[in-house]
Amino acid sequence: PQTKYLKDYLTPAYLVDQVELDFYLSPTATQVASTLALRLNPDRNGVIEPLVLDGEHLQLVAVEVDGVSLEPADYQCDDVSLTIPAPPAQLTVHIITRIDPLNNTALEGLYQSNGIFCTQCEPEGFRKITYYPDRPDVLAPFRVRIEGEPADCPVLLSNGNLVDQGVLDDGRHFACWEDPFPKPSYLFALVAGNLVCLEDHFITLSERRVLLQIFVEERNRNDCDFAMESLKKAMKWEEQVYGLEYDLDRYMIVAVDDFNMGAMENKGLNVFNSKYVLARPETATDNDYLGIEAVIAHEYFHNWTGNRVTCRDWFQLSLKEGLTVLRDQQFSADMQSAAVKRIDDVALLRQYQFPEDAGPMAHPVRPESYVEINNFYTTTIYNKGAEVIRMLETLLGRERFVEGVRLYLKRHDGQAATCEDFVAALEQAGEVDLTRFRRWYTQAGTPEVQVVCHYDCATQTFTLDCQQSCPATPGQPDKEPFHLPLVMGLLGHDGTDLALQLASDEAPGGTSRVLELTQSRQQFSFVGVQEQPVLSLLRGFSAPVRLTMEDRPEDLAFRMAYDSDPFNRWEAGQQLSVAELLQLYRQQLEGQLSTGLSQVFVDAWGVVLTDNEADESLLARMLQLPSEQYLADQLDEVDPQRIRAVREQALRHLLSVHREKLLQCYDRYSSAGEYSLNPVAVGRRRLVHGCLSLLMLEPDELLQDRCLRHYQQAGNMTDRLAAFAALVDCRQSPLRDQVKEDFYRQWKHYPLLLDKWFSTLASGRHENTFFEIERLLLHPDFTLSNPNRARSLLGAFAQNLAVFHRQDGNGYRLLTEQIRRLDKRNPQVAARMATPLTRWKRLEPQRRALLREELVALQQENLSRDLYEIVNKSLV
Ligand code: DPP
Ligand code: ZN
Repeated sequence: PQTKYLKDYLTPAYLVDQVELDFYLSPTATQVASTLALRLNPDRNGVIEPLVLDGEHLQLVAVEVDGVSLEPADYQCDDVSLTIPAPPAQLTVHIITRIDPLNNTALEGLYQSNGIFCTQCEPEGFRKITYYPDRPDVLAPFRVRIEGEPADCPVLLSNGNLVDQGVLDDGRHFACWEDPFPKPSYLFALVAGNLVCLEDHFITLSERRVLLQIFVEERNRNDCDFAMESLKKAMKWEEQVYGLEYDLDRYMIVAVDDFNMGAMENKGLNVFNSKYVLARPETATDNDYLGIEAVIAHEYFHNWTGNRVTCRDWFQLSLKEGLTVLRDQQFSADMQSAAVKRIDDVALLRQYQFPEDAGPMAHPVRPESYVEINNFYTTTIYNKGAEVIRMLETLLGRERFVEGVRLYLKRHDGQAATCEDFVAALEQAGEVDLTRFRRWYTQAGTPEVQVVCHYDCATQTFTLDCQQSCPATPGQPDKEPFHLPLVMGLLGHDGTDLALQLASDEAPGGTSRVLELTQSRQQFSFVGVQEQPVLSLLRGFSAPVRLTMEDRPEDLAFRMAYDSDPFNRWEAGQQLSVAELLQLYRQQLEGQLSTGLSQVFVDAWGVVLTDNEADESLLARMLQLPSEQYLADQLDEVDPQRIRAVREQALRHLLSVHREKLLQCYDRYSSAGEYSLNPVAVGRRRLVHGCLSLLMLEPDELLQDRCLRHYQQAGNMTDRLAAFAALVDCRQSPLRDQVKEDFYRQWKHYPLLLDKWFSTLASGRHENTFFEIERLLLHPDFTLSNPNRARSLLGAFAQNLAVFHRQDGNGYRLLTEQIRRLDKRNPQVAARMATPLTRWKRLEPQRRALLREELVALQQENLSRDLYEIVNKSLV
């Protein structure tokens, strides 16, 4: 496989003025007739080049140029392209291909899911439908005609406006769609099948009426209300915050069960993984609801940031994804508890992106090269990309930031743009110098910031001495300093924020500041500081860095109780817990007597548990110890089983001290009632479930009974699943088998809940979990053909660190074996599943050797390009 480089970018040799597609649907032999009006790119100054069209897994039936059919000698056709060596400067090409949607197991291009024809073209799936210049900088208006059997496909959909439909003499029927907005091929969509339609409408700011339609299978008819409400909220929010309106008369969403990604923003016709559409209280958890709200919004926001302005090439992927993730985060923050939303986003970043940035697949937000672009739909492109744009918002302020985004959209409307175009627009609107800031797009790795503070009582001066550095990443041994916004405040002894005055200020102003770190070392001095303050730095996690400060445990406990920035309240607690847990880990490792948790920490934790004032969601988050993944990320030689042991030891210690308070908290909030997704209700459930799972670490019979009742009498899936998970973790309990069977019987016909059944069992902590997973692989409902199902079992297994990283290496063997099988069917998902294998260098020596052996064995085999890239890069 070949590596593609950003530096090799060339403009397309031919432009497309019009696309006409004619689909004759059949499960195993769909015929696609394509008519392309092409012309030589004017930037070639009339010098003719060969016309190269991308195409894979296609059966070529016929090619015509300007009405004359070509003989095989007139063109070249190989596995990846069709080339016409010396075409006229302006031409019409007519191509007929045949494809096999039913046996398309990779789920790229046109395929069938439960008998429904659907497409996934981003990034390079369109070339599996017909020969085409399949690159995002070729934009064209599309006309699509779909013909099919009315019995199998009563619904025929494509992008844009429905312009014609009818029944043919032979009983088949057809529909014609026209999308007036020129678009790249990756935004093309076709859906055909037996679907019901739920309708609503939205009146835009300029009073246009937009028809909103959600298409699902009949059995899911009653599960779409929340998705529809979310869509309307997103439309309204984008008008209010960004002043952007929807541009077509119709917005369609289709839910299918088999989908590689979460959802896809095709112009006017989104295709969704049903996981991000279907919800009612009995079947969806709070987190499912929040996921739906966010993904519906995300895909909708792509209409501007992605579709109206798209990417020049796939190296610019973060241009649309980072920006759209940031916008969906802003939206969710406005809909729910903003503080907890930020905490959850940061926790996600640290759990997945930081390890990626520290591993063999580390790449900048704008990568310089790739082998398989599917492998670059990463947490770095998405989540770090969003953090980078969030920093721009912090530097510019919300108002100028929005102005900058609007300027970018106006300037590049209808075009394919670059990350540089975006930064240039923000630079102009914000009247700031972003020269150094641009390094965020070119340098990989998580910067490390070290801060030492000094308070001088005599001069009443408080000084921060800040240093930054960034570890080497593949291909980038040395790094230049980043431009980092550090939001900060100072707390007085009573916990209130002090007014801030930098030495260069004329007077004190405000209690929160943005310090801009642009060099490897910089000092900031505050004057008029009348007492020794406690520094609250990196408020709201204002930059995606690893921060080290010599905080005393008492200061952390103080900030945990008083910091006015809720993110930093949580963060102080996290830092305190990380320090405690790592100390226990080292004691165990060195065979020392364990000191247990410190009193400062145990008390601070208890204070949070009895806090009656703060947002319950925030409290629930504060009571959670850092995840095993996050702890692992702090160590150079990880023993995952030791991490689990230490974390459980800590939980048991907290339980033994605070059991009564936990029971009280559980009682106080575990009242049933109408299900509601308002932040208070969500927060209370989170708190209750946190208490329950901790109490169930050492349950007496009374508690087991309560947990069982919690499970049985739950009025919603959030409550039911929390109790289910707690019971599944109950050692030796007959209850365990009882609820396992009960959950299965009740939900075996509902795929999304069967997924939860698999993943909850695979996340179990008891010692037999590994054997349970082996049995589940043979379960009649387990299949690798459905990505959600594969992820529910294999993904949960690999996240279950202590089980996956068994000392005998059987966990590694099991996962690689499944990945091998998956790679034959669906390379994209197989490569995604292989991510945990790439982290071998961070393990302790014995496991490191075992995991490496599995990778070396895989490397020898005949792998897809997707998996090849992951395996090879991880072994370098
Ligand atoms: N559908 C994926 C997303 O929205 C890729 N564009 O992020
Ligand atoms: Zn996206």
